Amino acid sequence: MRKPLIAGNWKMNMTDGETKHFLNDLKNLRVSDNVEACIISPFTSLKTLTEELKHTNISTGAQNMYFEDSGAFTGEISPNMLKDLGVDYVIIGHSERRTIFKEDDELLNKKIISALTHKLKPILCCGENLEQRESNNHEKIVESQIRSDLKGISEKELKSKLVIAYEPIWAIGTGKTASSDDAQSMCKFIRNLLTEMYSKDLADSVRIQYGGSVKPENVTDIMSKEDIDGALVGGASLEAESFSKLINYGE
Ligand code: G2H
Repeated sequence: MRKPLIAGNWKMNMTDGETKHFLNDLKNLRVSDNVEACIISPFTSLKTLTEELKHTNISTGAQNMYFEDSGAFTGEISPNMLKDLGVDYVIIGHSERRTIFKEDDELLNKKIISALTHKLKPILCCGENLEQRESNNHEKIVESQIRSDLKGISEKELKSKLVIAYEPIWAIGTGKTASSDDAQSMCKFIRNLLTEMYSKDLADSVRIQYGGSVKPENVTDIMSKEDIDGALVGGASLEAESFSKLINYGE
């Protein structure tokens, strides 16, 4: 069985001081054991998070990384720097990285290979924009992203590590959520694609999250779908109380 992964993607929010406040508030709130909770913060909060959450069941993640181990790459963070802090996950290919920072599939493929080599679990984001959805090209776009981003990577390397997050760009931070049926349909499409690319065994084990305006009010509906194994949540993960409601959904 796939344990759901509910991850808060803080994006470029939360100072280190605000992170400490968040953790303090979270201490008084319940964290369900039925779900894996994860906080994905800016690099500047990762040391605080990994130290404070070390003896809890809450995982941590980074929002990006470069694929090289070290060197003259001003402004970048390497996988071993993340590993050294004890970070568990790293988001690769969030649509904001693809669109604003022009990261392409060739680069994302290198980042996934590097994350796996360093035993970081990649959360690979994929998803179509509004025009691609309206022209009925959404499945083609997502298939092309996943095939390119996982190029040359074996089933053995991905097993128990890869997480995929389906995030339709038109639903990100807009308040518009894909209907839970549309989200389910794409997550099922992705699982079938993984069966075709690898095996049913791998496809059945990979957790596929939905992301895009998930909040406490809609998380239970989204999580009730067969092929949706979690959520990647931006805005609604910034307050401990709201984050706690998300990770205790259905209770
Ligand atoms: C989608 C999501 C988090 P939000 O980017 O990855 O953000 O929940 O604010 O739409």
